[in-house]
Amino acid sequence: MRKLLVTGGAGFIGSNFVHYVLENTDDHVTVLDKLTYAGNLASLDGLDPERFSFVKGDIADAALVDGLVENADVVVHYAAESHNDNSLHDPRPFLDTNIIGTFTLIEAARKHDVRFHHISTDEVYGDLELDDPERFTEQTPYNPSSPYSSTKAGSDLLVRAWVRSFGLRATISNCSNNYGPYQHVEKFIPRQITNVLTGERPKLYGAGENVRDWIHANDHSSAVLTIIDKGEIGETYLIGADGEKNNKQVVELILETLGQPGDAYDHVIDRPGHDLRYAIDSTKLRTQLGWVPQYSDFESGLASTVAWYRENENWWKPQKAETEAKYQLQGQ
Ligand code: NAD
Ligand code: TDX
Repeated sequence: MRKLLVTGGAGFIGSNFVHYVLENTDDHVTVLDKLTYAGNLASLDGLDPERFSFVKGDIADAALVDGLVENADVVVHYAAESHNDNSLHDPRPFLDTNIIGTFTLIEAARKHDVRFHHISTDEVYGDLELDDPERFTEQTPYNPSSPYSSTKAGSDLLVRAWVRSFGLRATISNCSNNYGPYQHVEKFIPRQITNVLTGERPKLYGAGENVRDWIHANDHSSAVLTIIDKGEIGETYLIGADGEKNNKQVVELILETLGQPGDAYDHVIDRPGHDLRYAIDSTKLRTQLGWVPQYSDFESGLASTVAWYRENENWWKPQKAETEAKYQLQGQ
């Protein structure tokens, strides 16, 4: 039985990964999570105590991290400050967690020679024009736009340097926008679903023409496990499932799924520096490691996500009013 240390496992993608690992492998999982506003222990309810344990703590706490990493076979590093809008109003926690936290983890992984997988984002590559025939590949130059994406880019570069200079046994993955259960209501898709469910109108930034390349969180999890099992040390793999949609199309689909008129949304103030389009070419992961996404139909994946939020009001309701109050202050 392999022992995984999953940082940020009480967050959106981390908790989906923990469920996926417990359902599809016989690995043991220890989650290290600070339980910031974005962490929610309820996302890990009901897991087998023989195969799962939880430690509350900060990835920048070197003494705590050292002991946990020493006892792991693989570190899977999801923990981050993850929301672009927050990074525009208060960048400091993004530096502390995404840069110093990652540094703390890779120092421990190098000391104890533990296999490390670093989770990152396609946002490190900046953005593409709407009509650009190219998509991001592993060769695309880094060009991040926001405090969030620049700290994620910085953390990727630290990992690469630790591989080259210290022989850290690490891989990196950069994934596109995830959707699915357990995503905080500050993010685009859950915000709009729960707006409709609470009688609010969805809020589109600017004209709503920005394109995101959506992937279901389970497909992200299967890709990460594939890279941990078969990836080559020192390599970066892009993860994407050919799910490009503009924001207006997504809002219209959510409204349609919930039986509302397709134009029952508001345009609000745009995000400063708003990246126009992300698009991933995941050929390397598919051809070299044989990964195939299972959720190829965004409409049905979105419908099951809408159903999850409908059925799990207890999970999201406690954060909704505070999240919307913050957006309202910003005119969004
Ligand atoms: P999230 O905000 O939902 O979860 C982050 C988790 O990290 C929370 O549980 C939080 O409590 C924890 N955390 C934050 N700071 C911590 C610290 N200092 N120490 C320990 N735990 C801490 O984020 P998410 O959307 O699940 O993203 C997870 C990872 O995936 C991030 O690294 C993010 O950059 C990356 N990613 C996200 C997306 C996406 O679409 N959301 C896409 C690609 C990559
Ligand atoms: O209310 C909204 N209205 C709106 O139009 C919100 C919250 C967002 N948007 C737009 C902004 C983006 O174009 O929707 C798109 C998606 O927004 P977010 O959910 O904030 O995601 P994004 O900024 O694209 O970043 C996400 O994907 C990459 C994650 O939050 C990052 O952690 C990940 O790295």
